[in-house]
Amino acid sequence: MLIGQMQTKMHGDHMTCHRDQVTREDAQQTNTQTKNSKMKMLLTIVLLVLLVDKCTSNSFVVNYDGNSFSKDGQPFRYISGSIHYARVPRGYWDDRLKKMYATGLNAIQVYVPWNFHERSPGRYTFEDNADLVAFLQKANETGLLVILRPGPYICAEWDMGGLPSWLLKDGVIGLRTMDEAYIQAVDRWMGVLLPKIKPLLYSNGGPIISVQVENEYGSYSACDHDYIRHLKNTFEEALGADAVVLFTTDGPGQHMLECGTLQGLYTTVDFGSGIDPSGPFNYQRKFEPKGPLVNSEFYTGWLDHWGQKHSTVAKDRVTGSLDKILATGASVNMYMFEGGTNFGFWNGANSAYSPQPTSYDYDAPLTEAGDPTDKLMAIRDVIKKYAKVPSIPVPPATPKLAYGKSTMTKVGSLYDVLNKLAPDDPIRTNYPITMEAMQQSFGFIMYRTKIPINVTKATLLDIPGIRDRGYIIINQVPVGIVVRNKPTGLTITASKGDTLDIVVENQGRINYGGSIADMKGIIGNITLGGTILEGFNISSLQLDEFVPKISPNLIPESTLTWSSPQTQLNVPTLYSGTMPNLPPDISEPRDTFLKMSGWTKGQAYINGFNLGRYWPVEGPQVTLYVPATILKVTGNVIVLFELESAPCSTEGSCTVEFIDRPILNGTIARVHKI
Ligand code: 6DJ
Repeated sequence: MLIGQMQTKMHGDHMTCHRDQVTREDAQQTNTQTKNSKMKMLLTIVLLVLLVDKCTSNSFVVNYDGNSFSKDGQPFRYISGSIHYARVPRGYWDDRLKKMYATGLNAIQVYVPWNFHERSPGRYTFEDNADLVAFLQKANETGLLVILRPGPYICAEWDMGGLPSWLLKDGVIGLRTMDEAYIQAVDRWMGVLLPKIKPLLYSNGGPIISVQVENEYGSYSACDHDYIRHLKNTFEEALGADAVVLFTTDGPGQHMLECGTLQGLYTTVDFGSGIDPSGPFNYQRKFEPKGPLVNSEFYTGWLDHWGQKHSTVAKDRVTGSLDKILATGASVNMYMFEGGTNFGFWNGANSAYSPQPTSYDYDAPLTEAGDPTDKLMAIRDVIKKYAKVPSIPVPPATPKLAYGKSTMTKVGSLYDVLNKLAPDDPIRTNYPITMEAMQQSFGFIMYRTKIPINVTKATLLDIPGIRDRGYIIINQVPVGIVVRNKPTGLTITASKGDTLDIVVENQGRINYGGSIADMKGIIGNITLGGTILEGFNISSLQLDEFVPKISPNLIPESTLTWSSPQTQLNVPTLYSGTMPNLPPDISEPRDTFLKMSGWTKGQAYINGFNLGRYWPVEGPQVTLYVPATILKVTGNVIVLFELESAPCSTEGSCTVEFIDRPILNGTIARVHKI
């Protein structure tokens, strides 16, 4: 007789156990004293088995006395890698995850960028590249556990550290604190997100073994323990108390750990290569005397900024430190394992204001385009010393193609297409208002006013509130650029009644430190010779909406009136072209890299997909990653919004070139420190 029949079901590597009910008829059949006592004994055994089983199957907990995690009752440590689903085209999720699994990782670490999902208050996106649940299920199917970091703040070199910019609609609020307006928005978001996550917890048969609360909170000056406690309670209520390991991550320093940690949340630290891990781990021990040692962010590379040298971290340095970390028995997550791309306008910035480029390659073991590197193979060799690595080869790099050159023709200047780029009536205000107040999150915005007096002598037009880069145009003639990092002004001459346009680029919001409430557009008054300018018409330029409507012949060049003179600096102008066809022996689109040499600064699109910002004259990034997932077999349309000067502005032809390798370490224009 079988009492409590057990069924097992495989989910990737993880086993889920379901139990049938004890059958009543079986129990009723026994009526003698002996049978009764046998029955009692059996029931006791069953209860014990059930109890032990509850602790051992589908359980992931901290084993404090064993200084380890415990998975299904067995000591466990994770060797994990970070990958951000928003930075990898959905069509490549599978490829990247398989490569991570084949390297020998048993887990991935994943941020949830709030602003990627709640684009405007109360309107949620979980489709396409934002299909978090599909991504997590894919990880599970691949045999990878998940360490989830749902924020609400994530840092990550992502616009505003993942916080939605609409939080700043009415001005600065107390981000990452108990500020009522902030907490209300957080609670509403978590009320949508956490129920999606709950069924995917390991204890519920899914891959999620742990959930991080906030992110490096101890590095933020607010140090509001009530806020972290509020998040802890919110997570516990939504996910179930004890349903999953909740943890924090902070830099290994007294102050950071004091402000970032909380009783009931498991304390972990983050640190990079080239140092003795015992130092940071000793800090963890001060705050978490028992339990597993965990480096939640072991840096395999580092981030880039426009205008600064491309960051790399040598393979041997990474593997040497990884070896030491693993030798201590610690769990580790490699940040990043696959960096990916800041497509569109998603990059963040550091302060003093230094925006990050489009590529988030990070010099990680998998390149931006998902290709295994020597670093990956060396990491795999280190992992082999401590854990079983799947006996399958790491899948090869995806094939790349040098499609060649495309000729670009002018679609029209900003003024030729203004009614299409800004179809709504401008907002009229006396003084400039921010991009957030305009309920615009990203991209470009135009402030227009009239020059109030004759300015015959060169006079300073000063825009100290420029966020971040402003193109100054008088009567449709470009006269200069002002930038957030001085100089914020330039001298002009003009006549009373002239039209002054300031086209402002939001270059990405600060994602780390005390200045993350980084409002964009123009955030203060503009003066001309000391006089405050008034009477503005403000228009949000809807580039993402307009570009997909452009086909090379939509606006024939002959119908356009060209307003810009042929000088170095032009008004922002749209160009379009068609990618060369595939060679006859290749039938499917391939990954390629769009080389922007000769162009100055702007935004690049293919088939309406916003590839990101280009700025080859600033460096170090020269090429943009073009994933095959956005390409068609023929007729791929390229659109550029060139803000300053195209190769053919003065003479020559305008071309772009598609090459088969990235250039991320090009010449940089200036050397500056942040
Ligand atoms: O958690 C942060 C990551 O999202 C930690 N970190 C990484 C990512 O942003 S810079 C790179 C950083 N923290 C700031 C420390 C500055 C020295």
